[in-house]
Amino acid sequence: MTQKPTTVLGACPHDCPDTCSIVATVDKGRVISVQGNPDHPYTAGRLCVKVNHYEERVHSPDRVLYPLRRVGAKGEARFERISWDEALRTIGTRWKALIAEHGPQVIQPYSYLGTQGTINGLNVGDPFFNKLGAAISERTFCDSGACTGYIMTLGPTAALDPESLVHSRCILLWASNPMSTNVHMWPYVAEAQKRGAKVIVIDPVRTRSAQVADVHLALRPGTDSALALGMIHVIIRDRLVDHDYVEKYTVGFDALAKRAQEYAPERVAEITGLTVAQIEALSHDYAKAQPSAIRIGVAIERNGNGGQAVRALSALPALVGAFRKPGGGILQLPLWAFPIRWDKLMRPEWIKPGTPVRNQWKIGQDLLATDDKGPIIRSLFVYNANPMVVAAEQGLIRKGLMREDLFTVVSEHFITDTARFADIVLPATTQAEQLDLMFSWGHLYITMNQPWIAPLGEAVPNTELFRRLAREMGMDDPQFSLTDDELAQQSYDWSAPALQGITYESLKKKGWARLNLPDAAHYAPHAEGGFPTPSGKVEFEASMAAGGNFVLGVFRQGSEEFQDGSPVDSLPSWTPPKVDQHRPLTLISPKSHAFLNSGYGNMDRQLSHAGKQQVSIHPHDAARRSIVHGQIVSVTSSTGSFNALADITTDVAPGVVQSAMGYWGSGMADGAGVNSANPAHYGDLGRSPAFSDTRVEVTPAA
Ligand SMILES: Nc1nc2c(c(=O)[nH]1)N[C@H]1C(S)=C(S)[C@@H](COP(=O)(O)OP(=O)(O)OC[C@H]3O[C@@H](n4cnc5c(=O)[nH]c(N)nc54)[C@H](O)[C@@H]3O)O[C@H]1N2
Ligand SMILES: Nc1nc2c(c(=O)[nH]1)N[C@H]1C(S)=C(S)[C@@H](COP(=O)(O)OP(=O)(O)OC[C@H]3O[C@@H](n4cnc5c(=O)[nH]c(N)nc54)[C@H](O)[C@@H]3O)O[C@H]1N2
Ligand SMILES: [Mo]
Repeated sequence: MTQKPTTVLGACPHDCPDTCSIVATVDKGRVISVQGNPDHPYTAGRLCVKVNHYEERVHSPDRVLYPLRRVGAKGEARFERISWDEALRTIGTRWKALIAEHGPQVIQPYSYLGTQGTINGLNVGDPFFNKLGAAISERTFCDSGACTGYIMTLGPTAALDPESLVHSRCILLWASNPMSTNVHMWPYVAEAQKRGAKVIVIDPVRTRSAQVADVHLALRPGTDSALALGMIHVIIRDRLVDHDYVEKYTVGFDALAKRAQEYAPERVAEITGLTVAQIEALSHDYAKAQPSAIRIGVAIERNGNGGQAVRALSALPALVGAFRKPGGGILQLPLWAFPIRWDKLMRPEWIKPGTPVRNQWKIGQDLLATDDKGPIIRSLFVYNANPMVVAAEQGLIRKGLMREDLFTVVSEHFITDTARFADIVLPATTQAEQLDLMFSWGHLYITMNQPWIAPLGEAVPNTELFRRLAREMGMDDPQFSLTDDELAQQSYDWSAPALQGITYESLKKKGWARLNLPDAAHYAPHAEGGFPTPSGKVEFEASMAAGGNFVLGVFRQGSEEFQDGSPVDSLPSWTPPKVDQHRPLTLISPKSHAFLNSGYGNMDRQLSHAGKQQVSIHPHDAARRSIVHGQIVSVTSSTGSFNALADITTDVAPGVVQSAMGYWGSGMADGAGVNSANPAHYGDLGRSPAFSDTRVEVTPAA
């Protein structure tokens, strides 16, 4: 009997705001092709350059399909196949010995969002490592600083539905490049533009999005809070404030107005590199064209003023009354609309008091750190992450991973730059081979992914990986016997209003559902205030600042926010950045169009799209350094350097150089990527990574 190809409803696993609904075609246990689900309003039948050929990732000859043990030197990537039993026994034996001698806190888990699935993603290892008593990995790679600023001002709210952008009259895309990083939002922006809305991109780089916008404002990196305060200044000065909205639904207007007086357009022009006319026009366009919308990218937070920039940007829609209508307001992280049971996912009650917390951004320093008993980390367990490429101070990470005494385990699809250093590599399934339920941080749909095919080789989902490790370590809590269906079901509060009318079973049938919220034409949750802040109002002057800087529980694995105690200005502000006399250029390292962070950085199709690692530099800056187009240059900071091909272009502002993140160092002549040059500095709020604050010099390579 011959079977015909069948289709399965899936969901894209990636750490991306779009979370697409996928129709996968499967034949004889193989994925033949994938397609965007035409029935899903947001996906609308299209995927992207990363995922259009997901079958190539699933069935890549380079997939890790069996447990492996290192036989070469660290970093050499020479491995031999072993059984799961042997892999688990090796890990169990090493860990039990380490725990007996040094305690469990010398074991460092390290993970991020290789898959964003609710059960296989950010928190999948937390119950296991909390029960074990291992050190905590603080995960502030992405949006932690922006979330802190946003929540201080507006509270955890999905204030704007991206689908309602079609009703906007003016859209500011601020440190956001949706044509590359949020492609399924673009049709809504384009439709608004067709209906006469003005689209304004605020970005030091003339990105794909900037090229199709009506206005591009190329400000200096890290000056966003000054620009936003300048807008507030002009809006107040020119009587464009919606005083009725401000009186009813905000607190701290007088204090904000006083602060904004310090940001006259003339001063802001000097800070940002824009002209007074540009700043005034931006303010007038934004305030007068109601409803107006702001879409902030995650990149807004990547500097010493990023969190405060988000505070100022979150204040703007209240000031001009933009929240009154669908299509007005600010779009940050609509994840807040999903009733996720983080407590069930993390089991934070198992964290023992005094457990050390190590920020993933500083892993290089921590791998080399010692106390009076020796190295503070003796075993590193990496899953859903590729720190060698994505974390700062790559040189230190390499040095740390080379440590002969460090016992490193990596669960992966591929032998990544990180996995090259592993003692044991464990095979992980792709989304095609696992069950998961997907939230979204870019829209208001929940999506179900049912396995499309059986696991390949001996690959296992992360859920199963931790069930096996728990058994090996002798844990018998019922948590570690939950099936994937049970885990998925218990990770949401199905009685919450947002899930009314949606059941687990209905998701299995249809594949997706819009949360039970007003439709896009009627979505204006703050038309009459109702902000989830301590005062219930927009806090121009933030009461939460009194507790000092904080990291939200989602990023730090605990149910409560974590106050780090350092003081925070209760009003939005701008502080001059540190300059480096010897390194006058600012390096920014945004996302690559064809990669997903470092994902697909090893795949031919995406590599041929992305080309070689380049560094974009303005013609004036290049001429001063006798750099010619296409030559190999070194980009050097106080932390390290990497080589790239010079791309001389007016697409970057003078003083700014740009080089995309995501390239694998193992593919480069000098083995180094852009994160070699990025120091592990934090931004001002939420311990965000400050990788738009890196000062560099560029020279022809030796
Ligand atoms: N193709 C693709 N899509 C992705 C990803 C990917 O790797 N590739 N990654 C996903 C993830 S994890 C995330 S977090 C999102 C990120 O989504 P975005 O935040 O949109 O992505 P970035 O490319 O990091 O930054 C956006 C823009 O901010 C600009 N920028 C940098 N510094 C500053 C600054 O100080 N001020 C201003 N105004 N602009 C600045 C950059 O030039 C860049 O064009 O994308 C997601 N989508
Ligand atoms: N310079 C610079 N650095 C950055 C950024 C930047 O813009 N510039 N962006 C930052 C941001 S916003 C983010 S979100 C982080 C991203 O940091 P990471 O989440 O570490 O990024 P990825 O490169 O996607 O690495 C995820 C790895 O998980 C693997 N993986 C995928 N699915 C699974 C699975 O189901 N199981 C297991 N075990 N593994 C799986 C993938 O193969 C991949 O190697 O990078 C940060 N670093
Ligand atoms: Mo991210």
